Amino acid sequence: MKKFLSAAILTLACTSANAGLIFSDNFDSEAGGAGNSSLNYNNFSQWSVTDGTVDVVSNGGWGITCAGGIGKCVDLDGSTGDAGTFSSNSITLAAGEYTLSFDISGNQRNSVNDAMGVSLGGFFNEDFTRSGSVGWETIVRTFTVTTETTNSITFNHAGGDNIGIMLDNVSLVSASSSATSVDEPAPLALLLLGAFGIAATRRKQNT
Ligand SMILES: [Ca+2]
Ligand SMILES: [Ca+2]
Ligand SMILES: [Ca+2]
Repeated sequence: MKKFLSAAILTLACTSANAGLIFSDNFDSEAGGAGNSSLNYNNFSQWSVTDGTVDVVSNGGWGITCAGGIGKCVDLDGSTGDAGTFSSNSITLAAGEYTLSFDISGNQRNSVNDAMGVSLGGFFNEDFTRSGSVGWETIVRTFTVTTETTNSITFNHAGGDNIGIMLDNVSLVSASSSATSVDEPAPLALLLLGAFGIAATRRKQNT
């Protein structure tokens, strides 16, 4: 029984070592707290605007609704006639599978199409086009990193009419921690530990 218990603990330890929320940001704490929007903002805690500009918009500002109808979100085309290249701080990723997710909506202000590229080094690269009236959706993509890399998640918006695709809730998760079969041993191990704990307590009480 001891051997079984050790195996359960080992499984538990391995699973939590792989646990993998690597990066996440909802932008809600940017631009000086609740209610504040900021044009051409570049004081993000986890991002840099490396070209052009972006705006931080507080939910309701300029008639824009952020994801979930709360907090803040980012207009990837700022207010200088030069849309932003918006890059996360560098992230080091070991070889493996990762899931990138982010919420985007159309610009919510005009019916013109907006376009952007989203990339992470050479491992993830996809173009998105949205007309202004398209509502919030969550984009989820899994990609494979073949060799260890230090890179940024980059949103590169095209054009520059100051009205761009809206971004919110970016997260990067290592696939081992996403809700896949990899995680299944953890609850099982917990269950086993619980059962053994009760059994041990009972034995103690009986002596
Ligand atoms: Ca937000
Ligand atoms: Ca703008
Ligand atoms: Ca535009």
